[in-house]
Amino acid sequence: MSSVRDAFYMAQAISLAKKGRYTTDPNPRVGCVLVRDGEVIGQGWHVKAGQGHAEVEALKNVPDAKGATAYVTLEPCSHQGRTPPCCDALIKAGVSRVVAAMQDPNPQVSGSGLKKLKVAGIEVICGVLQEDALALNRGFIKRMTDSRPFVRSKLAMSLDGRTAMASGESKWITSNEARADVHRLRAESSAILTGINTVLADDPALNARVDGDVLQPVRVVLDTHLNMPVTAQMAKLPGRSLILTCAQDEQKQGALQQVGFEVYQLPCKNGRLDLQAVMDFLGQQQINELLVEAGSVLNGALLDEDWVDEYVIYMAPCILGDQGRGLFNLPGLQQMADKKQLKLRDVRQVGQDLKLTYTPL
Ligand code: AOF
Ligand code: ZN
Repeated sequence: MSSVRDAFYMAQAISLAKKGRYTTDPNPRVGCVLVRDGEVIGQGWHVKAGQGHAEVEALKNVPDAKGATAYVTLEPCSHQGRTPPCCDALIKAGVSRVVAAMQDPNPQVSGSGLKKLKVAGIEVICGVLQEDALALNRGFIKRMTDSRPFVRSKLAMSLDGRTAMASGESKWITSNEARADVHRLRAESSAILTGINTVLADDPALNARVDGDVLQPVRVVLDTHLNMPVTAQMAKLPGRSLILTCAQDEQKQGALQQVGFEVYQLPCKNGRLDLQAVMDFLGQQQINELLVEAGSVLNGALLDEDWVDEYVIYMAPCILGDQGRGLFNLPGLQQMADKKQLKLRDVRQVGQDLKLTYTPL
């Protein structure tokens, strides 16, 4: 039976898992706490793919874990991946109870870890603080269940809903604080998606400028006709820069590869990159969380085809006027009955701006 005490220790395990927020990709963020007789005897979290899983980290330096309860934010794995199965380590250590927050959506595990522990005579409980555990790894879960990333679009706008002046000038609408918050969003993301027009207009770096150890997100540019200039600064930055294109131009492709881009040819639909093919491709590339930072054309297409799982919108206390640019290009939308409806999930103040989080209905 689960109890208030189980929730208390699971909350600690979730806090530990969050320490891996910027580094575990493509693996999930996982935390583990070992408790015996009301005392925490070990704790650990997964830091990096290829390194110890949370359970193994928690068991490290614990000479005797016999009879302990292990609180883990994800079902302990039962398979040999880059590292050996955590179930075996827990069984060998002699823990008598395992409390998991959720089942591992990885088809290589999905329940078989919990089963293995039970067969070994360990008491197993699953589902404690499940909602919090799900929120930790929405990208990993999405990729495991749907073979595509969790898609979050970040937008910055004025009080009157404009994202740039008519000229395209957009630096800066939001406050320093909001822009620092965006860098944390970038650091949490596996990849950042933008369109070629944004690159041509802004030559963005699309990297995460935050302190500490972070895995830089993969930069992905949708460039239907292969218009990327070889001088684009992102190619020179650490980490991967990908161009997805419909064009077949070996010479241009070679020149872009020479300066550091990876170029992939994907199917076209109605004269544009097929977004289904893009999402499938990003899933294959093990992208868990995709952050869209794009203009109104790509955002319109993504909204129109229902690809976005979450919108993060920063609203600044300024007015750009009705000549300014809107957020979504949706030419097919003519009647109120067709309006796109979202659900408000969170509101908070960041500097002088409002950070609004929405999900599709
Ligand atoms: C756990 N504890 O801390 C993590 C788990 O290739 P590997 O060995 O790194 O295994 C990756 C898979 O293991 C990953 O896809 C997920 O199913 C599980 N992650 N499991 O028991 C952990 N990070
Ligand atoms: Zn494991």
